[in-house]
Amino acid sequence: MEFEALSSAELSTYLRGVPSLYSLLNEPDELDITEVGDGNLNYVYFATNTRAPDRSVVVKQAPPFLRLVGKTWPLTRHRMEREVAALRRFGALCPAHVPRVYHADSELFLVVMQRLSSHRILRQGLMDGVVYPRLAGHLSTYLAHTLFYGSDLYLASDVKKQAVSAAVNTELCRITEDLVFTWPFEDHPSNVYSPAFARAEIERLWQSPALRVEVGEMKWSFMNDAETLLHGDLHTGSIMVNEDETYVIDPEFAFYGPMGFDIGAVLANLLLAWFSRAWHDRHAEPSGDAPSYGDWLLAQAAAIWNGFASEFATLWREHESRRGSHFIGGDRGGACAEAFRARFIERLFEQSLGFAGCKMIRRIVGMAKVADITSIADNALRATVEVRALRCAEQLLLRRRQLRSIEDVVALARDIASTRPALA
Ligand code: SR1
Ligand code: MG
Repeated sequence: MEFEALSSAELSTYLRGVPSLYSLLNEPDELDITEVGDGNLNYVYFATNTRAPDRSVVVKQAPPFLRLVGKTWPLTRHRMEREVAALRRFGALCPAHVPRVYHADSELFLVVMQRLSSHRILRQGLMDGVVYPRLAGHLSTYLAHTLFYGSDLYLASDVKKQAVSAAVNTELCRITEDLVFTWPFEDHPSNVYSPAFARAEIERLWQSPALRVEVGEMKWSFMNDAETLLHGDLHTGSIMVNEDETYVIDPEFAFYGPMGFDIGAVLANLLLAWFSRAWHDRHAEPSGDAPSYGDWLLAQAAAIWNGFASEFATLWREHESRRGSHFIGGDRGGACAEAFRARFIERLFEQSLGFAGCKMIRRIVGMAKVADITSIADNALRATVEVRALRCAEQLLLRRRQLRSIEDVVALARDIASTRPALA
């Protein structure tokens, strides 16, 4: 049967017919239904009791196609099961940073969740120059907990293998394989170039054997390194914030993959936000001697990585001290475990930079862009921002083994923005 999106009346009747929701929404006679989805895949609604506006939920439904493109790009609706399972798992690990699931329907492929009414999408907040004092602490905690507790560092080996197989997410992983690791690196018809985009810049990357090999390594890692349960699409549009709280939403791309993929996504999107400041700063009030908003953005990238690395190592050490190392037998005193941990985190940093590079390139060359950059109305300036971000991404991929710390990455970004190419 042909899919039809639910009408407001149908959705209202449905929600009022689920006893737990009827009670949660304060026994509404009527619900106000507003479609608010601006994502690429699904329909999203707010459903609010017209007589008690504080009683409101979010409903997300997966249509049998990719919303951004329409019915010509079919997708199975079972992706909603992946999303619900991931929301529940991440919610159990990080209840303060994941919206609560109130109800899921595996026939209608929908989920009903906590409404975050005083929060906004992080990307929008960053474009408006808003400072979120607790963001870095929250995101490092979220990353440390989700990445550690889904991995063999915590789970028993048999439990982990079963979890890997239960979380297989073939279709959405295929979207990432194509849109992040393949099509932006060839002259593919799905690529979209901004009006003044310097095509020679991307042609140079396509012709760089060294870069293509690095991207091949990242793609291989994404497809084969089932290290932990990932969010799988952790850009700044998948994060909701206010001054006090941070929530990670939309884990429909969740699967067991390399830890650095989620970390790289966060770093990439902060760097894209930072490069785009060249535009937004032109419209900002002068801030005197105060550190600029750009400084704050880069400081967040540094604090998220450094905070993550420290919290992740602490979780690991605590677990080891309770259970003993199950990786390095006979390691009395734990010196080998410490050395292994240091090497693990070093490798994870390199991997995160490689993924960040791929993710930055896909947002400039590929079909799914980010508003930080598309909102730049001046075409020449937008092209400058894009070239700088591409050059940074290239260096992240090529020099990830030489960049020893996140401060090196910050210095690299600053260097690229100050020297190449100059602003028009
Ligand atoms: C065609 S779907 C485009 C993108 O939207 C999602 O947010 C993922 O990033 C995906 O690659
Ligand atoms: Mg999404």
